[in-house]
Amino acid sequence: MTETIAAASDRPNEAPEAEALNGDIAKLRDAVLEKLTYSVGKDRNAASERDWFIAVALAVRDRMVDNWMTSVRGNYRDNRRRVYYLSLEFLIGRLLVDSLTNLGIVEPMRAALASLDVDLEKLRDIEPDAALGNGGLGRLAACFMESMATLSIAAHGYGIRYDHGLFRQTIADGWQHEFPEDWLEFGNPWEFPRPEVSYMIGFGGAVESIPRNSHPAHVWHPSETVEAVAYDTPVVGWRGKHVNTLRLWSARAPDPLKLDVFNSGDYVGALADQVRAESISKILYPSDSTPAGLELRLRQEYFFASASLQDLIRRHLEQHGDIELLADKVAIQLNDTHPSIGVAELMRLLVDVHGVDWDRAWEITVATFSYTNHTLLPEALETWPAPLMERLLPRHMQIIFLINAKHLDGLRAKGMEDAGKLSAVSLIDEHGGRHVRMGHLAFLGSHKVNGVSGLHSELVKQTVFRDLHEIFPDRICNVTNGVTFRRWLYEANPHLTKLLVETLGRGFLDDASQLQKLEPFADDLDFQARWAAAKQLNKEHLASVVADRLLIKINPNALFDVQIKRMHEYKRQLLNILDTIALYNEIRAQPMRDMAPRVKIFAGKAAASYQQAKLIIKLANDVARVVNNDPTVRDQLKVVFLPNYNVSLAEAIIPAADLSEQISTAGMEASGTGNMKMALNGALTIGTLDGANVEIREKVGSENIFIFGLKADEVAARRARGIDARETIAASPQLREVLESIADGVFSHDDRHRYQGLVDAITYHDYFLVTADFDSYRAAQAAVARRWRDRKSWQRSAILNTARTAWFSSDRAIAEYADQIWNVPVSRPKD
Ligand code: 26W
Repeated sequence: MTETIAAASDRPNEAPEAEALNGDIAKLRDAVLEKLTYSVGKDRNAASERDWFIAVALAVRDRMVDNWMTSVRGNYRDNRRRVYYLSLEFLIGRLLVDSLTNLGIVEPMRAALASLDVDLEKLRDIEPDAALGNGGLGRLAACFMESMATLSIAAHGYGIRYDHGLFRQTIADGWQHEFPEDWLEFGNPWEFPRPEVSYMIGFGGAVESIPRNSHPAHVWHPSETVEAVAYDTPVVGWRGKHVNTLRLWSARAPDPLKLDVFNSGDYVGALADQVRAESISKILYPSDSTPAGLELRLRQEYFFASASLQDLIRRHLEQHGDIELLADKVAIQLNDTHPSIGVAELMRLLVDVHGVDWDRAWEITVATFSYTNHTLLPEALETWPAPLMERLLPRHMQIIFLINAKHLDGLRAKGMEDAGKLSAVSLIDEHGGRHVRMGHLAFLGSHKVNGVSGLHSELVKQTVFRDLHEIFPDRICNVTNGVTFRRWLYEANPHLTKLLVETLGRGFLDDASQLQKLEPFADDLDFQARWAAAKQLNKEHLASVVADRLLIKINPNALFDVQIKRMHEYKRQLLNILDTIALYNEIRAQPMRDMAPRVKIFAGKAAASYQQAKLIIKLANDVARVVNNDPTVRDQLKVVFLPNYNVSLAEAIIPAADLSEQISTAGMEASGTGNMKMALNGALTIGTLDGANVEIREKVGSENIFIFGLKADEVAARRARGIDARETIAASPQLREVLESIADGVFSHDDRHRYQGLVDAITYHDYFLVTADFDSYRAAQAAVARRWRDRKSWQRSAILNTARTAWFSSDRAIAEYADQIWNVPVSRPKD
C-alpha cells in the first residue's frame, strides 16, 4: 500500500559502506530464514506473507534485545532515576518499519528479503495496527515512549494489553458500523510474555482496622482477586542506542477453573470467575470524551494502576531497599485522570503494606506523581460515585476521605471559611449523590500538573482547576505536545525526507532544529519544483488508496483538503461539511466558473454511543454521494470519507495533505497533534486560535496559516449572549441556503427529515458556534483558494511550515518534561 521506502543512500540513518552493508544483508537474510524455520516452523517455499512477516519481526526483535539488556543493565548500574508513564491507552500502530528505521536497517532488510523474493512493502501491510487507544491521548503516549527511548531516559510505559483495541469501523450506506478489532488473531511477534511477573489485584471485600499505638493499622480483605500478568514490548529509540520497556498487563483468574463446580456439571459456572477476571483486559473503552462511568472501567483503571505500582515498588526495593527513597528515584506521570486512583493506591501500599507514616507517605506520593490534563470538556472529567468506589475499593475510599479531610482541615487552618470554596476544592462532589473527583485527586496527589498547549494550560488555571490553582499557584505548568518525526516524517514521507537529506544533509535527522536551514530554499523555484514533486507522489499514492477502498477517482492535482481526527461536535466536522455544501452550491450556481479543483477528505471514528457524531458521518457520506455524482460539478469538487481511520491510514493521508483542517471551537481542543504532523509534512493549516494552533501560527508566521473565527474568550462571551443562532443565520444568506438544503433533504432523498434535528440543534442551540464562525470560515477558505492559485507563494508557505515546525518534535516536549517535571537527564542521539 505505502510508497516504496527510499534507497539506502537517502535512508535517514543508513550510510554504511557497501562491504558492511552486504555483510549486514547476509546476516539479516540468515536471521530471517532461521526464524522462519525454527520459530514459525515453515519452509520458505511454503511460507505465506504472514509467516514471512512474523519471521522478519522476530529477527528484528532480536536486534533490539542486545541494546535492551544493555539499557536495563545501565539503568541499574548507573542508579538512574526512573520515569514511569501510566496510560490506559497506547495508540502504537505498526512497529515493523518503525523498528527497522530506528535500528537503521531498513535497506539491508529490504535487500535481504529481496534476495529471498520477498517484498518488504507487502509485509508492511500484513502487520495489524496495535490500536490500544482512542485518539490524541493514546497516540501522544506512543510518540512519548519513542522519544523517551531516543533521549535515553530510563523509562517504562505501563498500560493494559487489551485483547481487543479500538473497534474496526465500516461504513455501510453512509452509516458507521463497529466490529471487534482482533490484533492478536495471529499473535504479536513484538511482545515477550512474562508469566513470572504477576501481581494479585483485589476488589471489594472489607477493611479491618487493628488498633495499634498511635493509629490503627488497616488490613484490606478483598472479596475478589484478579491476577495481573505482564507482557513486555521493547521500545527502541532513534539510532537504536537505548531501548525501554512498555509493560502491558493482562487479567487472569487466579484459579481459572473451579473443578468442583465443573464436575457438578455447571460448566459455565465453573468458568464464571475466569470470564469475570479476564473481562478487565478484554476491550478498550471506545469513548474519547465521555466516561463510560461503568464499574468495569473503574476495575480497568485500578487493575493497571495497582499492578504498575506494585511492580515499580518491587523494582525500587530490589535496587534501593528503602521505600522512603521512592520520590528520589522515581517519577510517575499520570496520563490524564484514568490512572489517578493510583494516588490512593500508592498511599495504601506505603501506609498499609510498607508501614510508612501517613504524612510522610503523602509527602512521598506528591513528590513522586505528576499529572497531565488533556481536556476541558466537562463531560470528560472523570468522577466516580462514592458508593461504587466504597463497594469496589473500600480501603481506597477511606484513604480518599482522609486525604480530603486533611486537605480541607489544612485550608480551614489557613483561614479558608468560604463553604463554596471549600466544596469547590473538595475531592468529593456532594451535588447529586457523592462523587469522587478524579481530577482533584490527581491534582492534589501531584507536585506538578500540566496542560498540553500554551492556551490550554492557561484555560486549565482559569476553569477546571481555578480554585485549586489559587491554593497551589506554582503547581500548574505547560508542556505543549509534540510528535515523533521518525514515524510522522522519515517513515510516513520518505520522498520528502529524501529531498531534505539531499538539501540539508543528514544533521536534521538527529537534530530537528536544523530544519530551519530550509528557509533560504522557500523561494528557490527549482527546490519548489522538487518539493511539489515529492508532495505529488504522496498525493498520487493516496489517490490510489481512495480508488482501492472507495472506487472513487480523485484528481491528484486538486487541493487535498484534509480533516482527520475523532468525530466530535467540538472538532466541528459539521462546519467543514457546511463549507463543502456552500462550495457545491457555488459550483452549481456557476458551473463554468474556473475554480481550483478541491478534494475534501474526511476520516474519523465516532464513539459507538455518540449518536450525533454518527449522524455527522452519515451527512458527510450523503453529501459525498450527491456531490460526487453530480455531473455539473465535474472534477471541481470531490468528497471522500475514508473508513477505519487509524495510525496506518494517517501515515498514508498526512504526507498527501495540502490543507490541514483544525477548526475546533476555540477553547475546546486542548492541543491537537494532527495539526503538527500535517504542518511538518508541508500542509498549510486553516484553523481557529485553539490549542496548539496558536503556537503553530507563532512558529510558522501568520502569513503561512489561515486563521479564522472567534477566539476562546470571545466564545465564552458569545455563549453568554445565548446560543440561539436564528439571528446569525438570517444575517448569512449562504448559511441559510446551506441549512435549508440540508433540512429539505437535498442530501437525503431516502429520508427527507433525517437531518431536521441536526439543523434545529444548530439553529436554536448552537453550543459549538458552527453558525457564528461560518462566514469567517468561508472567507478563510476563499483565501486558501486564492493562495492555491499562486503556486509559488503556496509552495513557499508549505516549505516554511516544514522549516518552522521543528519545535513540535516530541523530543522537545519530553526534554521539557524531563527538565521541568521529572528532573531526569536526557542525552540526544549522536551524543
Ligand atoms: C473517560 C473517557 C475519556 C477518554 C479519553 C475522556 C478523555 C479522553 C482523552 C483525554 C481525550 C483525548 O484524547 N484528548 C486529546 O488529547 C490530545 C493529547 O494531549 C490533545 O492533543 C487533544 O487536543 C485532546 O482532545
